[in-house]
Amino acid sequence: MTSTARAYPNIALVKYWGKADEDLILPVAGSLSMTLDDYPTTTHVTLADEDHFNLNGTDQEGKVSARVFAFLDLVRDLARERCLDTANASATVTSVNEGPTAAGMASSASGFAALAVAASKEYGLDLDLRDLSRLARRGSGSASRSVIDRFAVWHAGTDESSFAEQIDAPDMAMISVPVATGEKAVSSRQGMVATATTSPFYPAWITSTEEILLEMIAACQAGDFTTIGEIAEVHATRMHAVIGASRPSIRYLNSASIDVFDEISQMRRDGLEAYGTADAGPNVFAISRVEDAQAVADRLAPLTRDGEAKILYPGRGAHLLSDGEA
Ligand code: 2P0
Repeated sequence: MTSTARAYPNIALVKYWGKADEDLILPVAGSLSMTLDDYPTTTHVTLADEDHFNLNGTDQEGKVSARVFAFLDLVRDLARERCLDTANASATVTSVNEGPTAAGMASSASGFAALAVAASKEYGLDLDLRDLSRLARRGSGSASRSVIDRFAVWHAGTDESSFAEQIDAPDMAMISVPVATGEKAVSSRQGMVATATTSPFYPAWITSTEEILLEMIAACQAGDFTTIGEIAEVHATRMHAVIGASRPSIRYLNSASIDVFDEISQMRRDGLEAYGTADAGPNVFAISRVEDAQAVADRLAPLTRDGEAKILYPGRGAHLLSDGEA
């Protein structure tokens, strides 16, 4: 038997940056994101004689596979708690990321969300959405949100209470504006620790994130696109500010990213409403109303690396695929 699952990346409107617990991957504050409808990761898990991980057709070793095998250990622990005879089984994991890794998509979010769904099925666990999100969180914090359809709030809390759940929000478009390729200088994981331990603005980042999350939840529930966009942009800017104040300084945005933010501001002055956000890398995403998406993409395409600004919409959370669907 093989279990197959698919999951998509998500882009946060209220960002996750900093952990209260490194091992359990508990965030210092909650976050809120939109799950995308493209750039899937599709993952097959089959019980086998030894653990094995293949990504995009290449057998993985070292740190990359160790992180996947450590995740399988968590799944086996859950199987053991339930006295399942799969608890001692190894597994072959085969994963394909369809997204251009260079587009700055969080492949760890879609990757661990798909793995949580496929592995829990293959090991015979019958997890509800909450426990799937908690499990995905242990692979990568942002993966907890990719389990959820459309828009997700990931709660800070304890191992029990830190999971993502769906929140109502108006339809909107997320326009990908890729400006750079290449590995990022500092991983999110390392950057979060550096920020927490050396940035003097970190305490204010935590309290202001808690406040802005409440504002964002209210704006989503009210269907207030303008407030959603304004606070998403300001929160992303604050994240890059708190990161930049680390010692030594860390900077994920480059001059091409700043040009995109400038163009987004100019669009607003021209009466085309869009807002910008960026994660731990130089690529920018623009948020717009669905009816403005094509106009925004057309304005931003010339600023991209390859001339294409792709329009994405709210997508499905991680889900199993039946035979033949993959
Ligand atoms: C986010 N990022 O909310 C933020 C914004 C990057 C910038 O979640 O250490 O890969 O595996 O929990 O989930 C990236 O963090 O980090 C991230 P780990 P993860 O989308």
